[in-house]
Amino acid sequence: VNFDHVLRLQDFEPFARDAMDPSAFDYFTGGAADEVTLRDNVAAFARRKLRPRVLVDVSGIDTRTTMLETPVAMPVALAPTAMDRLAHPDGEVAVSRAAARAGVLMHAATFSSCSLEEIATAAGGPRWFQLYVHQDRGLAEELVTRAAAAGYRAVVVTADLPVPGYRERELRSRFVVPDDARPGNYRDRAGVEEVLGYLTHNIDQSLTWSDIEWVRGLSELPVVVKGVLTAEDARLAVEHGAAGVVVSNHGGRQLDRAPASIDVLQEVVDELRGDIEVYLDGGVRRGSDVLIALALGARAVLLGRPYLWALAAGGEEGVARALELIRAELENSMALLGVTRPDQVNRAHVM
Ligand code: FNR
Ligand code: LAC
Repeated sequence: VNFDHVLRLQDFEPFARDAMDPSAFDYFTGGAADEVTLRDNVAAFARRKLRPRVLVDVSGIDTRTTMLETPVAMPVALAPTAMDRLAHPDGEVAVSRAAARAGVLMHAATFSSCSLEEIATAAGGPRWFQLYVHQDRGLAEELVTRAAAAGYRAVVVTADLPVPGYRERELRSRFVVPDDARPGNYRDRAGVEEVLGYLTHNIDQSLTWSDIEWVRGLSELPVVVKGVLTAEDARLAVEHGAAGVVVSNHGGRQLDRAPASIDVLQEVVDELRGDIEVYLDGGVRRGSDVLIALALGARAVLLGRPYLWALAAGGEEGVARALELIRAELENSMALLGVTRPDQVNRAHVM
């Protein structure tokens, strides 16, 4: 694929549409119900404005930062996404290689189509493991133990999916998981047959904050809670020993009418006052979006759909190209905002 005309992350989407099975594309792209939250994630970034400072020496831009002490090349990471082989036969292995080349942190998901060990072996870049807790708690124990052994540096508990959201696009196009995209982490397990059915029926709906302490006890790894949208829950995350939170509405795929992530970031950051690290995902498409999130107090942001589109469009090279684009945009926007390092971006940079 020739990416000469791909100048921004969103340019990958039509390539993905052409490359993918239509129902799998609907699964990727769709949100819950009326998709109000899905649209608002992007629209809310566009409503915010940056306050550039001029005549600042920006001759030496350095985008490097850390995420829970893990050094990364920029404050942009790849979010956990299920079943990446729906996009490309190389799936998460391609994502892992592209992320490592860019020095960017990636997540292996519980429902990844490659196993967490395959993802770890593919490349030695920084990586965290995303955990769904099933009714069979032994499964979570096993996954966390395997993730720690395979060099993952944090466990990210996704808290906003006690049940899947009501995703009409997927229902309308009768999406079923094809054999080659099935989760790779359970190959040895009998009974994990129909993936979405498994997801619907076996996620532990009784999971509560006290279980975060249980997850912490499964390994030495720090635990991050993904899917926090309120100050109240941010405080509970601290009280239960989380090392970080991801402000996220799951890319508008769970509760429709939940607020855009960027609209509640400030509330969460103000509550936490630096107690633990805050990340954000949902609707990040531009370098300037990254800066708005940093200005409102995020340590880093995660990309979801944009890298899936790039993966569908061109495998590892597609994702590598996507990361080059967002990096170039970020550097350009930093120079124009008048900052040289991520930690220089503060509230005064956003209106
Ligand atoms: C996701 N997301 C997700 N999150 C998670 O914690 N575990 C998962 O298995 C998945 N799976 C998944 C599949 C697909 C196809 C998408 C699009 C998303 C949510 C993801 O981590 C992230 O929160 C959003 O994708 C961020 O929003 P944007 O960047 O897609 O707007
Ligand atoms: C999704 C689940 C798997 O959003 O996280 O599709």
